[in-house]
Amino acid sequence: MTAAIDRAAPDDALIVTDTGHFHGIAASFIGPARARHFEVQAEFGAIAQGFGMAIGAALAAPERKVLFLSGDAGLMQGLQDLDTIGRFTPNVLTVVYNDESLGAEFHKLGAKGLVREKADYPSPDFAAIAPLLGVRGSRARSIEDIEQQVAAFLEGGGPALIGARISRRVVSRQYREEIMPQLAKHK
Ligand SMILES: Cc1ncc(C[n+]2csc(CCOP(=O)(O)OP(=O)(O)O)c2C)c(N)n1
Ligand SMILES: [Mg+2]
Repeated sequence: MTAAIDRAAPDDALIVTDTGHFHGIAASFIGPARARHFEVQAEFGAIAQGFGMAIGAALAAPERKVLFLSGDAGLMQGLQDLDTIGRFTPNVLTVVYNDESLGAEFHKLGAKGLVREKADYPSPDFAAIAPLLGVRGSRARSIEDIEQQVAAFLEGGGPALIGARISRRVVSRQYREEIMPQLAKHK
C-alpha cells in the first residue's frame, strides 16, 4: 500500500507520517529519493502530532501536495485537526492505516505474552466521518483502490481522506527484529 502511494505521489510531494506500529511499514516503503520531502513523526512520539506537521507543511507550501499517513488511533486522537484540514488545507490527502487497534500496543503485548486483543477497538468508518468535516472520504480495500483514490486526489484536489483497512497480522521489520525480541526477554 505504501509503495503504491509512493509510486503515485508527485516528485515534490511532502509526505508526513504520524507515529505508531504502521509508521515502520510506511517508512520502509517510501523511496529513498524522497529523503528531503519525508518526515516521520517519531522523535517526540505523541500520536496525532503528525497532524500539526502535515498542516504546517501544507500551509508553508500550498502549491505542493501533502500526503499525511496516520494510524486509526492517531486519527481519533487528533480528529479535531481533520476539521482544520477541511477548512484550510485543500492540498492534504490523509491516508488512515486502519488495523482497528492500537497496533503498537497490540504487538508489544503479544511479545510480552500478554493478551494483545486488549489493544483492539472497533474504529469508526473514517470515510463516513471525513465529509462531515469538509474532507472528501473514500474507502480502500485493495492496492487498486489506493492507486485510483490517490490519483483522484491529485486530479481533483482535496482535501481528501482514504480509510484503508490493513491486517494486524503484518508486522513491521522494526517490530519483528528489534522491539518485540527486546520485550520478549522480559516475559
Ligand atoms: C499521546 C500518546 N499516547 C499514547 C502513546 C503510546 N502509543 C504509541 S503508538 C500507539 C498506538 C497508535 O495506534 P494507531 O495510531 O492506530 O497506529 P498503529 O500502532 O495501530 O499502527 C500508542 C497508544 C503515544 N505515543 N502518544
Ligand atoms: Mg491502529
